This record gives sequence, C-alpha cells and structure tokens, in this order.
Amino acid sequence: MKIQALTTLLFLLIAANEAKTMEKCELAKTLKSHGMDGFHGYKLGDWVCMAYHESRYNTNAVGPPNTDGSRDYGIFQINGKYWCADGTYPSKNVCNKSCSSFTNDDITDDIECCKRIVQDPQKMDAWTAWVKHCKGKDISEWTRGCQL
Ligand SMILES: *[C@@H]1O[C@H](CO)[C@@H](O)[C@H](O)[C@H]1NC(C)=O
Ligand SMILES: [Ca+2]
Repeated sequence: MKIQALTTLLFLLIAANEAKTMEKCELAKTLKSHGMDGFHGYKLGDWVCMAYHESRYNTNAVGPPNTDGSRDYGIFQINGKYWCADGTYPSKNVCNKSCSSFTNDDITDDIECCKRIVQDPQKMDAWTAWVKHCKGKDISEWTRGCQL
C-alpha cells in the first residue's frame, strides 16, 4: 500500500510538472477568444509568431537568467522584474501576478498581462524574439490552416 501511494504521488508530481505544449491553431483560437485579434494594432499571427520564438508554445517555459538576473516566464516569456513577481527579485509586478501563474496550462492570465504589456510605448518591441523573427515579416503562416 505504501509503495503504491508513493508511486501514485510520484506520478502526480510528474504529471503536474509535465510541459504542456500548445498547438499553433489552439493558441491562435485561444488568443482570438480573448480579443487579441487586432488588439492595439497587432494580428493573431504576431502573437503566435512571438510565442513560438519565445517558448516554442511551451506553457511551462522558464527562461535562463537575463543579463540583469531576472527570468522570463511561460508561453509568452513574461519578465519577472517588471510584470510579475517571482520572489527572487524586487519586481514592479505591473500585472500584479506571481510569475508561477504564467507557467501553468491556463494562459488566460498570461494573455491579460500581455494586454497590459502592449499598452506601454514600446508595445510588442518588448519581445526581442518578436522583433527579430516576426516584426515587419509576412506573419500569415502563423494562422494558416487554422479555423478561426
Ligand atoms: C492584486 O491581486 C490581488 C489578488 O491576487 C488582489 O487582492 C489585489 O487587489 C490586486 N491589486 C491590484 C492593485 O490590483
Ligand atoms: Ca497562467
């Protein structure tokens, strides 16, 4: 019995830590349902392209330390110095969230934080991967084949 309970516990722990990777169209659909199509002038393809290049759609992603020591969290790699609090850094925590809420499978709050981030003057330039791989490019491929 004891071993079985331990095995069950272990399995649950592994399951809880298992990376949930979204599909391209699943992400596009979720973003659309949260009003991100056209939000502050950006298309769904901008967000999908950004998420791919930031995290490969991995909702559990935690980035390596940035040059200032802070880290980025979740599918949109939201920064723990400005937007959320990870407890290791005095954070402005503009989105009023624990960074761990950006590494679970429910990306609703992650999207809400993105809505706040793009309202700053730098808008989507906040995401270096977006600037590098998506900005000014043909982004139609990022929603191609999706029933939106
Ligand atoms: C921050 O979030 C907490 C709940 O997590 C809430 O009680 C509090 O009012 C929020 N603060 C602001 C400034 O929105
Ligand atoms: Ca979340």
